[in-house]
Order: sequence, then C-alpha cells, then structure tokens
Amino acid sequence: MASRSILFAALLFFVVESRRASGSCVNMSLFSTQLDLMLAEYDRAELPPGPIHVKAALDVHHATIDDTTATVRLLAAMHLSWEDKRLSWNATTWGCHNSMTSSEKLWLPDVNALNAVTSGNAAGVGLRARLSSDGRVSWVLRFDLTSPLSLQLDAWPRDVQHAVFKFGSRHHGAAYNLSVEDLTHDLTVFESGTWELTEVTSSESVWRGGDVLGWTVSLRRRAAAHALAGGSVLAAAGSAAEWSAWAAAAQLLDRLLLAAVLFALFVLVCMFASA
Ligand SMILES: *[C@@H]1O[C@H](CO)[C@@H](O)[C@H](O)[C@H]1NC(C)=O
Ligand SMILES: *[C@@H]1O[C@H](CO)[C@@H](O)[C@H](O)[C@H]1NC(C)=O
Ligand SMILES: CC(=O)N[C@H]1CO[C@H](CO)[C@@H](O)[C@@H]1O
Repeated sequence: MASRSILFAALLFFVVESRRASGSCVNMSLFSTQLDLMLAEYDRAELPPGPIHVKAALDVHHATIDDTTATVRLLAAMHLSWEDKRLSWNATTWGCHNSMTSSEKLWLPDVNALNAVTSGNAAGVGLRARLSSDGRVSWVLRFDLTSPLSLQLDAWPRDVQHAVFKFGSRHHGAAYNLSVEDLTHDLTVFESGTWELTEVTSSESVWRGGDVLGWTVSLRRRAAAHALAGGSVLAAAGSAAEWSAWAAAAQLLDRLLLAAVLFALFVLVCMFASA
C-alpha cells in the first residue's frame, strides 16, 4: 500500500515536472527561434559576466568497497548550477520560463574529481543543460569513480570505512567559486552486497587558490560471516521445526494406537462380561 502511494506520488511529480519543463511555453516554435538567435550571439569560450558562483550537490547512487584491491567505488550524479546573465530573457515576451538546451553550446565549469580515477568511460557529461529565464543554468555530471582506501580493520567485521571524494576545477586559479548545495531530496541509494551506505557529509576547502569540495562517504560492513552464521542457524531452526512436527505426529500416532488398544480391550471385556 505504502509503496503504491509512493509510486503514485513519484508519477504525479514526474507529470508535474514534465509539464513544467515543456508545457510552460506559450508558443514553442516562437520560443525556439528566439533561443536560437540568442545562442547564435553567445560565445561559450567567454566567461559569464560578473563573479561566478557554481553550486554543487552530490547525489550518491551507489558506493561500495572492494577489500581485495582496497578501493572504494562511487557512482554519483553531481548537480551543478550557476548564473550566466547572457542566457537570460524576458519570460513574458518569450512566453517561456525555462528550457533544455544542448550543453555543448554553453560555457561550462570544468569541475572534475581530484583524488579519484574515473573507471570505464570518462565522467559522463550531461548532454543537455536546463536554462531559466533569469539566467540560471543547471547541468548534471555523472561520475563513476574509484579511489584507493586505507582500510581501518580494528573493528572488523563491524567496521565502518570513510572515503573522501574531492572535486574542483581542473585548472589552478579557477575562474569560478565553488560551494556545496544541499540536496533537496533524501538519498536514494540502490544498495546490495556487503557494504551499506550510512552517511554522506560535505566540506569546502581551498587548495592552490581554487575551491575544493569534498564529500565523505561512510560505509558500514554488513558482516558476511555473521549473515552466514545467521543463515545456518535459520536452516537449523527450519529442520528443528520439521523434526518437532514429525515428533508431534509420531506422538499423536502413539496416542491413537494406545486409544485403539484400550478400546479393543474395552470391547473384549464387554464381550466377556456379556457372555
Ligand atoms: C507561434 O509563432 C509562430 C512564429 O512567430 C507563428 O507563425 C504561429 O502562428 C504561432 N502559433 C501560435 C499557436 O500562436
Ligand atoms: C518583459 O516584457 C514586458 C512586456 O514586453 C515588460 O512589461 C516587462 O517589464 C519586461 N520584464 C522585464 C523583467 O524586463
Ligand atoms: C573567481 C571568484 O569569484 N573568486 C572568488 C571566490 O571567493 C573568494 C572569497 O570567498 C574571492 O576572494 C574570490 O575572488
């Protein structure tokens, strides 16, 4: 029941969101023409005017530790947003408040992981960015990161490990300031396996004149050995239950037999008595 209402709420949210994304334009073809004209004059190689403050929120999708290689792997989406006044417009005259557009046409902050390697493909880059009429740009970067970890095993198998992932501009003395923005929703982590994500905390620091954002991921080991022991206890409990059922049945049979014998004796006694 609960899951159904969650599903319904999610569906409703999706419908409302997609209406807001596409249904808010009065005349889409008119708006597209205006937007194309604006982007034709736009130079992506030039910095947005004024001080640039890029806000970042990290949405952790999956985190796990590989004991054999002492590495931690993180799958996450980083939501970046900033202001670029060159991309603002009058929502009343254009008949539209926001729009998705190809991100390769825009100036983008070069935020990257500083202390981890991207596994497989390079960091997934959002192909589209969301523009708002007030000049705010939102863009999502996807990370698949692997980082070495010095495992603290004092508390094994109930150990909690902390891994820090740092992000910043690829270039020293970045042209923009970076700060952490809290996620507007709870963590949605798809967990499986040995490690359970318990906490994600963020921090801000400066390194070589550039802002550095750090997210510390805390993972607790789901003691596999204990789980196994628990499993075998359960199995034992299962067979014990089976045995007690058998025993009960045997006992019942015993009593029935006894009753039958007693009954037969009674019948015999009655027969002798009447004879
Ligand atoms: C949308 O704008 C175009 C171009 O300005 C115009 O030709 C068209 O009639 C408009 N459509 C509506 C539904 O207003
Ligand atoms: C947008 O345009 C309308 C009408 O053209 C005008 O009245 C309004 O002041 C403009 N808004 C801004 C923020 O410039
Ligand atoms: C590029 C930029 O805007 N840098 C600024 C970042 O923030 C510090 C202070 O918080 C400023 O001194 C920088 O100029």
